[in-house]
Amino acid sequence: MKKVYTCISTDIIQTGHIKVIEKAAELGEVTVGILSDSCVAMYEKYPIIPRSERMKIIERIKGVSHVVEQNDIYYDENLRNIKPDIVIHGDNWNNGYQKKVKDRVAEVIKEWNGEIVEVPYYKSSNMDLFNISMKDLRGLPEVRRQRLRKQLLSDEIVRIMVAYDGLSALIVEHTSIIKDNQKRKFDALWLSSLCDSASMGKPDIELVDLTSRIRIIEEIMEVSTKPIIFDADTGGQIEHFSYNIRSLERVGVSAVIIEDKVGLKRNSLLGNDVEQHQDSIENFCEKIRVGKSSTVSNNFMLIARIESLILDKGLEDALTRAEAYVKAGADGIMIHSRKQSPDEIFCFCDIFRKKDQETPIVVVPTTFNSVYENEFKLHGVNAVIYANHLLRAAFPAMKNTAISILQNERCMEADEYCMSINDVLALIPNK
Ligand code: SPV
Ligand code: MG
Repeated sequence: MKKVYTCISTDIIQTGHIKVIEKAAELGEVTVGILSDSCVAMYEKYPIIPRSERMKIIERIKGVSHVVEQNDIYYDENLRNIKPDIVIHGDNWNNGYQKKVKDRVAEVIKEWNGEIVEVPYYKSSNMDLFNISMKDLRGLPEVRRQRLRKQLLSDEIVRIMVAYDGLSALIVEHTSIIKDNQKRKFDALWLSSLCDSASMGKPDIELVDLTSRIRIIEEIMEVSTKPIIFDADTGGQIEHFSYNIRSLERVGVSAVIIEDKVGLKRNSLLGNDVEQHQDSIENFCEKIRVGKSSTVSNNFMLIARIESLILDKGLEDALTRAEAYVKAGADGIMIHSRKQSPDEIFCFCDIFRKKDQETPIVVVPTTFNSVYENEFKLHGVNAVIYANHLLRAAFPAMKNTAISILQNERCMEADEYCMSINDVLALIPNK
């Protein structure tokens, strides 16, 4: 009997998959490779059903003899282990990133004269409706939270981009590229206090109140499915924080980051050029404990942000605080710096990681912007936040447009700074 291999790369099993399996079973003994959760998240959509359960479901489909794990979108490893006579797939893999997958399969199975069989892609009229409901499901607060927690505890860098309104959130939600045969996209959204304030023309001093910021969260929740990390500044007074963190959990935030400063908060990138003060370790630990005991979801994360390097208090102080904050219950540590060189951040991470291999580390490389994500990973960093780039990018284009219209006394010349109306309309989904 011939050996037939196929791979299922989504958690949503539909008629098209059954048709491929039926055809495969006519041709021989069927092995199905089940793609890992992280691969599905990267290439398709975040899987609601984890691989362990997907394996059990697919194992029970008539015609399937074996299920095996597949850990990469390229089939090489499993193909060389199994040496199937036939690899079967829907003919939709002749397009997009899947074309490269097909070409690699063809190359590998040539080694033992294997062949490819394609089944016409099955498109059901219900699929669009179905995809809309899946989007709603992925956008549920608890699904976002679970996703972030899982990603922060994985080996992969979590790539986080700022969003300060519905439109910027749509850009983060839908922008992806293929580079080195790998799909790249953003994993989560950063609700920056700087950008929420700046987009309202206000300074970053905890002036924009929580009610206004919750309105932004709701706008973003509506058009996105990715986890939301909320910059809660100092968290305010402890007595207020316990209420505020509950409100943030209720509106769908996945994680909150609070910084260990007191009094009038100023933006960290101003450092000691302005007057700002760090909280005591005891007080901030108490805030962490109160925050943790106020939330309900086990997946909701409270991340403690250390400002010692920003305020020139030194590495020792930063490390002492990190240890204390983790003991107080922080689910992660954000270490910040305003230096151009990443050395102090790397030093902090290296020493912290010697004692603590678990707690996620978050960095915001606005000033130490020469560092590649992979370098951060080598120092034990889990998440990188691009904290303000979309706002900073939009501003010059808006300013040039305004100047151009004043200069030309008409708007034709300004078109070069503008997205076409059609592109704007295409960006905004009907549902
Ligand atoms: C923000 O984006 O609001 C931040 C990061 O807190 S930073 O501006 O670098 O302080
Ligand atoms: Mg901030």
